[in-house]
Amino acid sequence: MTSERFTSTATTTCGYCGVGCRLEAHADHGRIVSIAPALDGPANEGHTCLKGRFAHQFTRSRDRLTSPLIREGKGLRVASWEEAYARIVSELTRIKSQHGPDAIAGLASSRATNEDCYAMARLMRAAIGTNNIDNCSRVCHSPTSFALRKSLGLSGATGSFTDIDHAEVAVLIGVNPTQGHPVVGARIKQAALRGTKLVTIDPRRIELADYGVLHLSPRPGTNAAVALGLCHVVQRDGLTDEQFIAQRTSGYEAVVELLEAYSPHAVQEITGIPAADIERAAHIYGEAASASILWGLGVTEHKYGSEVVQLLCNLALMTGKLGKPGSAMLPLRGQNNVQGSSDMGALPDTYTAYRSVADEAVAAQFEQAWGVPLSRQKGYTIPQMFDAAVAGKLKAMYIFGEDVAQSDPDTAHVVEALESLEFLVCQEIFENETTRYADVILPASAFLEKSGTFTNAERRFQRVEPAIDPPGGARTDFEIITTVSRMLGHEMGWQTPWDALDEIARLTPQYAGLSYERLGRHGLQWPVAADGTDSPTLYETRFETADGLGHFAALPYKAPGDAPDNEFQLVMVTGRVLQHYNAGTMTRRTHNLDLVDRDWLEIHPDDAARLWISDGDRVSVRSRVGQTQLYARVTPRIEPGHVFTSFHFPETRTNLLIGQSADVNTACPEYKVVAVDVRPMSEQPAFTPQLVSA
Ligand SMILES: Nc1nc2c(c(=O)[nH]1)N[C@H]1C(S)=C(S)[C@@H](COP(=O)(O)OP(=O)(O)OC[C@H]3O[C@@H](n4cnc5c(=O)[nH]c(N)nc54)[C@H](O)[C@@H]3O)O[C@H]1N2
Ligand SMILES: Nc1nc2c(c(=O)[nH]1)N[C@H]1C(S)=C(S)[C@@H](COP(=O)(O)OP(=O)(O)OC[C@H]3O[C@@H](n4cnc5c(=O)[nH]c(N)nc54)[C@H](O)[C@@H]3O)O[C@H]1N2
Ligand code: SF4
Ligand SMILES: [Mo]
Repeated sequence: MTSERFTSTATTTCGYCGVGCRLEAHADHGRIVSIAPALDGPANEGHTCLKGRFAHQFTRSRDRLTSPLIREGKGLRVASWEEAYARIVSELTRIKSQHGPDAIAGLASSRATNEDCYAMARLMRAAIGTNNIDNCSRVCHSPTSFALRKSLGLSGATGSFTDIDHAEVAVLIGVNPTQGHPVVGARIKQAALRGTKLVTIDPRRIELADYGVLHLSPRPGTNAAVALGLCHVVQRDGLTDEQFIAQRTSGYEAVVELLEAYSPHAVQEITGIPAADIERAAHIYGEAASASILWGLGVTEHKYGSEVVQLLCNLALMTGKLGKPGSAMLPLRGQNNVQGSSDMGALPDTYTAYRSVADEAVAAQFEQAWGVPLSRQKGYTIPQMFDAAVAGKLKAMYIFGEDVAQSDPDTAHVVEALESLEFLVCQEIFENETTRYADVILPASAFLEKSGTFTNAERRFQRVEPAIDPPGGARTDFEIITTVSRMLGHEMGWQTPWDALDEIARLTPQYAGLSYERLGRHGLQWPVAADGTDSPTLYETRFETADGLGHFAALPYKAPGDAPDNEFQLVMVTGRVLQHYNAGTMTRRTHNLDLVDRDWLEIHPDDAARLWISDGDRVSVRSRVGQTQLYARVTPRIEPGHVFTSFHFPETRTNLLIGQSADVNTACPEYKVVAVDVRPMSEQPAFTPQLVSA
């Protein structure tokens, strides 16, 4: 791909979503001039989407942070690195000595590398002395991680994207790949055109429904009933794999008993899906020789999200559709490295590879490697951090690459928490809603400016290589974190991220065979044995639970945390659009802004007519906890009674509308079911969305 027009080409991995496209970034005189897909990228096979292809546009935005900023009075001023580091060390040391190490908490960025996240977790555990470390998996797929570990053993997809190509049937539940994982979305379209039968399950008629054989439209928050209904029909009609159930699973009898209550008619009552469609979907899945289940936030970001993932595992277990080509469970993990940040132990209760902080042998191993005593107490999850800050127990936070004031639920509570802190450090590439509350802002490097590894949604570690240097006085995240640690008295002893990768491999049996050389151009899927053999497919012969069996879970349907009533008549679902990415700091600084310049409220024509709302009107949206304004987009792709919006623009502050309801096992917010009142605001003057921090 290199051409004489460019002075250099770096082959790297996209830093937006969990697909993990391999990219060729062409630079000339210190600027990236174009990005092309790597033809041999295992996840993208020569494709990219518009976010990866135009990522270079944000790298040279005038808004990039290029020097440290320090709070002085109400404002921030430019400072030297020495001054910024000195302020961080003196404040963290003071707070630790006055209130103890647990008064300090950190967040690792799932946008950053494994090595950055591992260093961040080590900074909190070894340099500060607390397990108060978490990452955005909390608000995303933590329910997936919890459920997969319970049902099957390991926290990761059971197969690879290639299983999509081999599947006779693919069931997509609560996931919208043509927007969220476009290169996988394209792969699914191609598979469908070749004959793979798609069943889509989503309250909205997502684009892939047009390529499928059946679309089911459940009421938001009723996935458990859908899954139980599918299992009911599969069991009733003998579509089970009795040998698999007998040899490789436990707990089936209790499930059979539970399923009695979930006849297609009972499920129709709860979900609104016609009974005949439940029957059809169960037969399409159950009769296929190979079938995969893909899911996303429409499953996890609910009050019982983790239980629904367990119920989906039941469906795969009772039909033996696991551990063989085309039969995989594929959670489409969100951020480029959210699989990795969690694998690296940037979680309040686990070291690398999900080994408990309370496990004596594991903790002792890290104590020996790091030369310091380590806490056996679980740390705070993100929502617990905010509660503790408001309660005056948490005094300082070090937030690395996460815009919690825009993306976490219940914005008013998050802001109160940030304002309650005595000291806040943000390590960022742009100012955002969260940095408004910072005492020190450290200018860091974007993915095109650093080295290390990301782990994609199919558990694949892939290399990240710099195409350019960080701008101005910005430094790499790795250099910043290791320096702060050294200045706090804990020397990590690494020269480069590759030294950190060696340590990760040495201290984690599941990653034993990882090394820079072995990763090569195509990466390795964990577990990676000491000899470098990797694992595209899990559970071919046994599950990784303590007894080696797949565990059924007998869990009934329970109603979601919020429901419409006379005052709040519509159910709002939130999610994403293709052109923008999460808090939008990066995509709003590319020409993607010309394509989509605001968050829209999608509303069905019947509701719009009833409420006197026309396409393009500005509307007020009020929930039980907050209120905001949006522009209406009238579309039949959404069911009557539901509305949908995204959260990419700080002007909208979508998360003012989200309350505290969360997954019962993991505290993942219930972003997907919010009762709202929508009204026209045509008498108000129009407002133009702008970058708040521009
Ligand atoms: N363009 C773009 N791509 C992204 C991102 C982005 O912001 N922009 N973010 C990345 C991140 S962090 C993540 S986690 C992934 C997320 O990717 P997805 O998981 O695909 O995310 P969402 O669009 O939030 O939700 C998926 C679907 O769930 C549906 N849904 C909501 N409630 C229910 C329900 O009760 N039942 C069912 N069956 N479906 C329901 C919604 O209608 C929506 O279509 O995308 C990643 N990729
Ligand atoms: N209403 C609603 N809210 C949601 C969701 C939803 O579906 N609905 N989805 C939730 C989900 S799934 C997620 S994952 C969260 C995501 O929420 P966030 O993690 O807050 O979202 P990002 O935009 O990915 O933000 C990461 C921050 O990291 C910065 N950054 C990017 N790369 C780097 C880097 O290499 N180094 C450093 N130091 N900084 C960097 C960016 O500028 C940005 O400010 O949002 C959640 N919020
Ligand atoms: S599909 Fe995801 S990984 Fe691939 S280019 Fe787009 S954002 Fe990047
Ligand atoms: Mo996410």
